[in-house]
Amino acid sequence: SDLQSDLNSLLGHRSQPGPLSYGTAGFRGKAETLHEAVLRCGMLAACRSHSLAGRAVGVMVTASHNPAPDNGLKLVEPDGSMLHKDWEVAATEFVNAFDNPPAALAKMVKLEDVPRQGKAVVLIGWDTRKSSAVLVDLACQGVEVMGGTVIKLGLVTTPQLHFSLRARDRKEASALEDYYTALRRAFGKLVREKRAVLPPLAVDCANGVGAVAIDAIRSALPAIAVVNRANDGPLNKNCGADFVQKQRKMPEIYSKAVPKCKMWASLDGDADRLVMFEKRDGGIALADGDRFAALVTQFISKHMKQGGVGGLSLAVAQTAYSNGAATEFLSKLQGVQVVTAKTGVKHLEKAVRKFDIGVYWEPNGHGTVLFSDKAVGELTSAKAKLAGEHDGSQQKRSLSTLLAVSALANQAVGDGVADLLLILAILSREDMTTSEWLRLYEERRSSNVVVRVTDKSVIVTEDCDRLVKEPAALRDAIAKASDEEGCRAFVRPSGTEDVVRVYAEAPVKREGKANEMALEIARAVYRLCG
Ligand code: NG1
Ligand code: ZN
Repeated sequence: SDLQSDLNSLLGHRSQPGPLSYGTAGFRGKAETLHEAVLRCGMLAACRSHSLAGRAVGVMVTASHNPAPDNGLKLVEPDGSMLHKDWEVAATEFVNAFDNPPAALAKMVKLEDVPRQGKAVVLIGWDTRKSSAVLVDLACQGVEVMGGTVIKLGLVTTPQLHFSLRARDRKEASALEDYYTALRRAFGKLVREKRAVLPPLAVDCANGVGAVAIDAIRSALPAIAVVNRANDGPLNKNCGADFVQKQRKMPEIYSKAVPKCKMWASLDGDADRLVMFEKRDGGIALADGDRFAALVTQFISKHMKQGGVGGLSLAVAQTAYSNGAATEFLSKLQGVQVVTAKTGVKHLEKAVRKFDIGVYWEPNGHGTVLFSDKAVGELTSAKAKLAGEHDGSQQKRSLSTLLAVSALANQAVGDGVADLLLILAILSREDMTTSEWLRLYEERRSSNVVVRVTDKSVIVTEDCDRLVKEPAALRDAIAKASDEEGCRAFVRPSGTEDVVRVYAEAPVKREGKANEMALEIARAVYRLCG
């Protein structure tokens, strides 16, 4: 058939050094190794859309916080959530089928059903990487050979792509201008008269696309300086959320830039992560995702009570990387259920979707607050019942506040730009300084180490990554190294890099213990799996 011959001429002509895995957040690697995979993902995106009767599927070309020469691709469901598990498996199989790719494709989709129906729609976005142009072209070729229509969103943050898909799927406005309008409006509602309280802020955009988004909303913000704009320097290098959070260091530009800004925020390369910080003697005081979750959950739980909607369920999801002190803080909040999920936003999202209102954050700064349709419905009708009351009534104000949070927080995925506005608004409403926020709990000492091994996949974890299942000897070594009151440690293979990650945590008073544990365990990883 026509399709069959198009497939034969298109597939299998670009080299791919080895098998790729979908990992924590899509396929990633050195950009030039991804050509074939990206082409195939374009095909798959069209098939996925076709299987959903033409609802638009998303393709985001980005490698997030990874270095500039890397790139990656992830597929997004029409409702803005992460790709369905079955399709993740199928995508992995197709992308790694070297022998007879058309046959591999035919195995998962009935080719005679798909061709040229013109029904599939794929939205494509990309970040500032130089390699994006070539990859986007290939993805488009993939979509088109399957008869799909491409809509190019262009240079966008990852959360903007998720937002646009969800809005389109719900037949709400979906243009980027609508995204900005929604953010500005919700922020205005949330801060109300209090905007003057906010101190000057510097936003480090990791030399990436986040600067474009920050510029578009900055009229809503108090004085801010925007640094490390797109292509000011190499993407994510010595700057950005991942650098600041993992290294606990100020971005390099700090010393050169705007000394009057005490408060800083760092986005990552595709602006779905955010951390904030202040300089301290000898280092930084970091507000990471755990601190965001603490502040936001406390704020929401207070307003649920005051708004008389305590009947709605509220949960917060964390990963094994979350600091034990944050978990303890959250567990003491009234009416809040704390749950743990496997590393990766897709798992966190799934864990909180079961609740009416769900907060999730990874310590690295990726998170949001999700409101179910039921929650928004109840908040709206509770507010309508108070229509006769004065706008200043506490209950009514709390209901408006919660609705503003639901409009500000990205309802599809963690969004660094929306999160910045959310945090600033809450600090301002609570009359809280960053220093006070950082004192909500005292973080336990922690240490992150990475180890390179020949085959990281020999390590299998369980219990949301908190335990190593195999190899048993490694599991025992970890247990032995962390066998002390208040200490814990775990090991897992990274899903985005070719490394094994070691995490260790110890009480504040046990100075040096976390590092010791991490090193001892890293040696064990090397010895047992190297
Ligand atoms: P890996 O490389 O699988 O640890 C990292 C982050 C995840 C998640 C993904 C996606 C850490 C320790 N891990 O995954 O939480 O954000 O990247 O970008 O921060
Ligand atoms: Zn990112």
